[in-house]
Amino acid sequence: MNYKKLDKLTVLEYILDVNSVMSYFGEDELQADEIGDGNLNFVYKISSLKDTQKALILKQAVPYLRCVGEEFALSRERMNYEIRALQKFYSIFPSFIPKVYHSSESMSLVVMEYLDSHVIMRKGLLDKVEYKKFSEQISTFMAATLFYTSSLHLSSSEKRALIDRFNSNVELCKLSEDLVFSFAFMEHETNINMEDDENAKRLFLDMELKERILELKYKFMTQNDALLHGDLHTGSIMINEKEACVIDPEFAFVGPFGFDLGVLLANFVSSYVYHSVVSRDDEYREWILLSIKEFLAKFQAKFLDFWSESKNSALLVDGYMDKAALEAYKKKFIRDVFRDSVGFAGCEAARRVYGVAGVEEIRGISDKLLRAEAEALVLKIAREFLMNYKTIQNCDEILEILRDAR
Ligand code: ADP
Ligand code: SR1
Ligand code: MG
Ligand code: MG
Ligand code: MG
Repeated sequence: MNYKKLDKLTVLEYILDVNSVMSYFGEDELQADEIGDGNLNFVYKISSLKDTQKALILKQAVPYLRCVGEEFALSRERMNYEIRALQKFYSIFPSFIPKVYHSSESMSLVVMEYLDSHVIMRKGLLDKVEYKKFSEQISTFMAATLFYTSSLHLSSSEKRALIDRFNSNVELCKLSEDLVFSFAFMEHETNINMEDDENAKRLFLDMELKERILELKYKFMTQNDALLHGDLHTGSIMINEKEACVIDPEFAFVGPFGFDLGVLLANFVSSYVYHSVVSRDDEYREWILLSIKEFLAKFQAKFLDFWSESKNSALLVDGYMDKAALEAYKKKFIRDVFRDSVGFAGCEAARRVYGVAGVEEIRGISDKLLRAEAEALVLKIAREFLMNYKTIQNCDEILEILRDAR
């Protein structure tokens, strides 16, 4: 089928020919609404008029960036990687991924389960919801998907095949290279709110900091550790008190272990800052700190558990090392992943301040003075992360940085 951008009427015509979708809805009369709120794509909710419980999501990529418009061309190939990543992650941990009913690379679209009882986590965090199971859930998902797509588990040829399947996602990798590591740290036309801003001037002249960011950008560009989601901020998690689901993996590629962990940590930092400056809710801030500590600590423990259980390793050939040396190696390995994640968190948190893609809990603060206070706090924390990431020892040091920053 030739590509055509759908709208809320043609979406319904399209699905008439898709058996898996039609057998889900039966004979019901259907309605489609565009509900997308992301930066890149169009998302339709297709629902039954007869049974309001019955609904599916159709997400379609367009050959441009939705939030800017047709003048910012971006190939719709990104949907191929989203489909592949949904399938791969589903094969490792189905309960964290919406079920896919249909996908079409030629139409750049996917039809998936509608998560009706979940909310976007960023919004839940703004509303001060305590997701008590989250650290357990996300640490399991991340430890499993990162471990089982790495060379600690895959054979050499399987790993290279995985890289071939994902690392041609060049446009979205380049977008992150530009937006996460470069433009937000210099004078650039895409930046926002930086005119006459003393913090922006200081940031753009901070060569010591920029050297650290460059080190991390280099890792992002060259280190093929495991299959990443690639954009795992709190807007890519849909959640309720019982379940967490990961959506929107169009930035997926085989990259450094610490990147997704860092992105998630940074977005928790933005929520922490919001509740420090705007809601000033100490109890909720403490819950955020506890969640950060738990998800990072549990991730490390679970990743090491998967490693101990795993029989095969392309990296470690049987009989190569004695037990004590192997344990020491693993300990250092996971500590280095943790350190990189703190570095990546510094980049991700800081880029949301002046970069084009802001986050609601900071850029959405309507009071200008409060917003400036929140931005300064994010930058201070990000700088501490970046200047200390190579020597940081444990999660408590992250909490100390956050507590001391106020
Ligand atoms: P983009 O790539 O444009 O960021 P997303 O995949 O993040 O698109 O989807 C945009 C929005 O659509 C999400 O923030 C969420 O509100 C909604 N959405 C996406 N997938 C689902 C789903 N499976 N169930 C319910 N809502 C969804
Ligand atoms: C210009 S928008 C690009 C950003 O949105 C995505 O969700 C990624 O975070 C990306 O950096
Ligand atoms: Mg999104
Ligand atoms: Mg489910
Ligand atoms: Mg997206």
